[in-house]
Amino acid sequence: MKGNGKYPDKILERSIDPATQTMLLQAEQKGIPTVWDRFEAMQPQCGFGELGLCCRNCNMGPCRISPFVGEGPKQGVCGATADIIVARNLLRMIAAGAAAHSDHGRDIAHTLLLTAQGKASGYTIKDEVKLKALAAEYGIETDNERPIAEIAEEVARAAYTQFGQQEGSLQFTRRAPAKRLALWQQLGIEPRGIDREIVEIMHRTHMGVDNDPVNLILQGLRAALADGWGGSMIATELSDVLFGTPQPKQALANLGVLKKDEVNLIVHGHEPTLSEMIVAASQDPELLALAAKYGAKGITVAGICCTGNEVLVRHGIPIAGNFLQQELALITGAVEAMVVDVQCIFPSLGAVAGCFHTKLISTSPKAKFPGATHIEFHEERALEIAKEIVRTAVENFRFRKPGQVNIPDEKTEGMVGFSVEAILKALGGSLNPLLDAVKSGAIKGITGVVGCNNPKIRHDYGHIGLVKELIRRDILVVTTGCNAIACAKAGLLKPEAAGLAGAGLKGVCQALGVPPVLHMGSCVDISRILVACAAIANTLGVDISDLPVAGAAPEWMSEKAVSIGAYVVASGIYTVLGTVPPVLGGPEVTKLLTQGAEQVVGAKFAVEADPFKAADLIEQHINHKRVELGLPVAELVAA
Ligand code: NFS
Ligand code: SF4
Repeated sequence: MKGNGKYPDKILERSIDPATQTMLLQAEQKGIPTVWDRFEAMQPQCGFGELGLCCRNCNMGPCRISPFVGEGPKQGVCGATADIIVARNLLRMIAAGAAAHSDHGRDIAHTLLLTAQGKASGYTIKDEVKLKALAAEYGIETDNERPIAEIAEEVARAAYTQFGQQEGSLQFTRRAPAKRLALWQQLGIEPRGIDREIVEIMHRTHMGVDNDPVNLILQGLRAALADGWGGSMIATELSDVLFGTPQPKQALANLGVLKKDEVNLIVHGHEPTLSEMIVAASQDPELLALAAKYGAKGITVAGICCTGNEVLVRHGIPIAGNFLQQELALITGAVEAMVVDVQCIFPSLGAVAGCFHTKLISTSPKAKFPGATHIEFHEERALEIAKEIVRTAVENFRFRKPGQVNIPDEKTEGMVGFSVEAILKALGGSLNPLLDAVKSGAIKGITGVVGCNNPKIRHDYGHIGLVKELIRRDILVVTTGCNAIACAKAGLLKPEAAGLAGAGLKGVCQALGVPPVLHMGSCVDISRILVACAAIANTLGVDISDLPVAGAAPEWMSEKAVSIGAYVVASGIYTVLGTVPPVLGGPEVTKLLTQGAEQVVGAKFAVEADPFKAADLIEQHINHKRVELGLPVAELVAA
């Protein structure tokens, strides 16, 4: 293999990120298999699965539908057609994704409740203004005489109620423009209780219940809306109340944030309840003294995936990498402990940690892992447990083998923490400067580029390729999740990155001192993007589907991403996916998602793996919306 002199082609094909390339070479030299090797070993992947054509929903099966014309079975044993099977499978992905986000939201509500009752250790209410605003939305008395704890308890209970609510619609859906709400009502997809919508998916997809692909997909949209405007939004809002609403700050990204001479502790997973406390515990003087005793110069906490994003946007805690880098972080040999909670955590981590002195520590009663030490986390004793975890990491520093340590150099600075509140502040308190820039065409539109990594796509290539193309075309990018981490690593979150933008966007960014790519947080924080779109649409007196905006998930992999895609489209936002969802085996379902949905919810999906072609699709869509709004349209910027 030729390669570039430094790395063989095989490694260059796997990732565009230099730190990842360095670590992939290390992995190979040390003989440690990674996600990419397992992906290769899995080839060819099952064609029925890829097309969504297999069903195991009852024990007359498993059934699989032949995709070949005139050959093989066209119906399952029960008579289910390809479209029915594809729709049911897609719905179950949405249910799992919506459940994951929403259960995260429920856990945050639980923490808020315990904090309000004085039963949680170490947590406080950090954003009282937001708490009161939420209380007002829920119709809770916010009289100045009322103790904050009392308001917080009622808000937590009101949020709790949203999960099991049997009647009426979710409170935060009221944030959507009136036209959007009316449309959801007319279609019968206005979400009721969050749990209810998820349960209804499981019911409808049980053998012999809902066998109409369109009716099924509509329920999928409803459950997804319960995630975006329900569970995820609750997670975001209540996290802001407890941990503070993010404000712009500088921070570092990539594996180079790990320190050779310090105790390195990685937080990986999703819920800030844990990572916030680990950050607090890592500053404990006693533990710092203990670290010094073992010869460490300090304690570095760094994040992976969205729990990393949570502490990144709130405290500027460095982020070590995105989804596909989780094993590589351990292969640096410099990690004393990786602490995980829930979601996106490879079951392979224990084996990788086992090649080094590294301890993998699981903390959630919901998520245990092979090879992990379980130190269960409870909010009631949060700080104490967090200290125990940090102490475990510190104690482990002695066992680090310097000969095994190899930390790549790369770490990139960037500006993070653009909550809607922070964006408004940067704009001087009103949306108008942004809207004026959109109206004049200086900014053509806005695109949310979000989502995971997936070894089906060269790591970070889909993300960075698309984001760079969009800003070059004067399209402002807002980002969350693993895309945001990719952008941070690639330097796109520096205000200087405005130099890569088209002249219009560049001028706006330079005037405001912000980067052309705004890091808005974790994946549940895509709810912030919904809030921003609703606010823009309400200001202009139009529906979200009228706006020159789009969504994209260039390297998505998780079921959460399926739920996100569904609620984004159901909210009226055109969405381009970089990896193909398992629906192509159902022609009717595919047509509905990529064409018919436009007439139903005013938005649809497209699938395009090539980031340049995806940028073309998005620019065309944005121009089309501009024409409809009577805004000036510049000539297409060719790829
Ligand atoms: Ni989102 Fe964030 Fe990353 Fe994908 Fe996983 S960490 S919650 S699911 S992989 S973007
Ligand atoms: Fe087969 Fe129908 Fe049972 Fe699915 S529900 S496994 S298609 S018989």
